[in-house]
Amino acid sequence: MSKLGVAIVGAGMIGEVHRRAAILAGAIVRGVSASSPERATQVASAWDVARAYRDIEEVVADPQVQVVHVCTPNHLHRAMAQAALAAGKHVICEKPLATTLEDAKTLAALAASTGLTATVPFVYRYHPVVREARARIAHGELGPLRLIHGSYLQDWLMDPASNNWRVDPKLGGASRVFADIGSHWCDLVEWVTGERFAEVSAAFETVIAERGAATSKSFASATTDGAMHAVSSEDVAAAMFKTGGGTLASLTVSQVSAGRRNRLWFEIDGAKASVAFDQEDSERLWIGLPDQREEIFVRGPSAGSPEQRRLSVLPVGHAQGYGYCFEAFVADTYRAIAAERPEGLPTFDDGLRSALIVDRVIASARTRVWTPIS
Ligand code: SOE
Repeated sequence: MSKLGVAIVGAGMIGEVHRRAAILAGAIVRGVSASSPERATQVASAWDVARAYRDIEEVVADPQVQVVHVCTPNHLHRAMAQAALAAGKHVICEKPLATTLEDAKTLAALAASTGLTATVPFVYRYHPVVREARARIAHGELGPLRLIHGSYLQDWLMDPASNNWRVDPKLGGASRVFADIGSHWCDLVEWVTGERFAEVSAAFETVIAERGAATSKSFASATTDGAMHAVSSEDVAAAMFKTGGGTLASLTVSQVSAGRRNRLWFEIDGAKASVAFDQEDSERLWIGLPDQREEIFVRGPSAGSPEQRRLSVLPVGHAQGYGYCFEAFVADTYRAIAAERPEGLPTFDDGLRSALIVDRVIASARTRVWTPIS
C-alpha cells in the first residue's frame, strides 16, 4: 500500500507530537499550516516538509493529503474538521472535539455520514497497563464495582504570571480545566469500567483571578509584560458522578497543584479487588486484594491481556510513556483507514460523548444541582 499523506493543522506543542507519531506510523507529512502563513513557512522549513499552507482551504485542496490532523486551539476544531471531512479527508481532531455540544454533534454526524475515519486522541487509553485494567474488569476479576475515584492534576498554570489560550473561553471554550483534562479522565474511566456516567454534581473555582499575558505554548515558563488580565475559566473543579449501573464516582481536577505535572490517577474498587493507575508511573498497575495482599502488574510483552501485550512494544523495564501512547493511537487510526478494526480506538462518537459530559458538568456547576447526562 502506498504511504498515507497527512497535513498537520496547528504547529504548537501538540502539533509536533502528531507529526512525530505520523512519521513513526509510516505516513508522509505533506505540509503544515499554523497561526500565520509566516509561521507555517518557518515550521515547514524546520520540519523539512513540502508545503506551508496559508489556510485550511489550501490544506483540503491538496490531493496528496488523505488525513488532516487538527491541532489548533479548541475554537477552530469545528471549522477545520468540518472542512476536512467535507473534502473527503480522514481526520484526527484534538480534544475537545468542539467547544459546544451542538458543534460536536454536527461533526460526529458528518463523520458518520461520510464513512471516513474520524478519531479523537484520548490517548491515555493506550497505556498498556490501562488495557490490562480494562481486561481484568471485563473478565470479572474485580467483581461488581463499588466505587470509582481519582484526580487529574497539573501545575503549569499555578503562577499568576502564566497564561495560555486555553484560559480564554473564546478560544478554549466555556470550561477550561474540566474540558482540557477532566475530559481525559472521564473518557478513560468510562472506557476501562464499561460503565457510563448518568448524572453529575459539579463545582468549579477560579482561584487565580488575574493572570499575565497569554502565550500560545502549554507547559511554557511564565512570561509577563506587567499587565494583568481578568480570568473567568476555572482553575480547579470537583465532580461527583453516578453511573448507569449505580456506582458512585468522584473526580478532582486542577492546573494549579504544585508538583503535579500531569498526574492522571484513578482507582476502581470492586467487591473482590481494586485497581489503581497513575499516568506518571505508567509502567505499573496496582491491584489491591483482601487479606493483607496486594500485587503490582508490570508492563511488558510477555504477560497479561492480549491488548496489554500488543501495546508493550519495548521489553519489560524499558519505560514507555505518553509518547508511545500517542504513537499507538495514530498508528491505530491509520489501521482503521486501511479498514482494520483496532480495539479501543477513540472516535468522533467518543468526542461527542465527552462534549456531552462537559456540557452537563458545566450546567451542574452553574446551577449547583445534580444534572442528568443524557
Ligand atoms: C494541557 O493541559 C494538556 O496538554 C492537555 O491539553 C492534554 O490533552 C493532556 O494530555 C496534557 O495536558
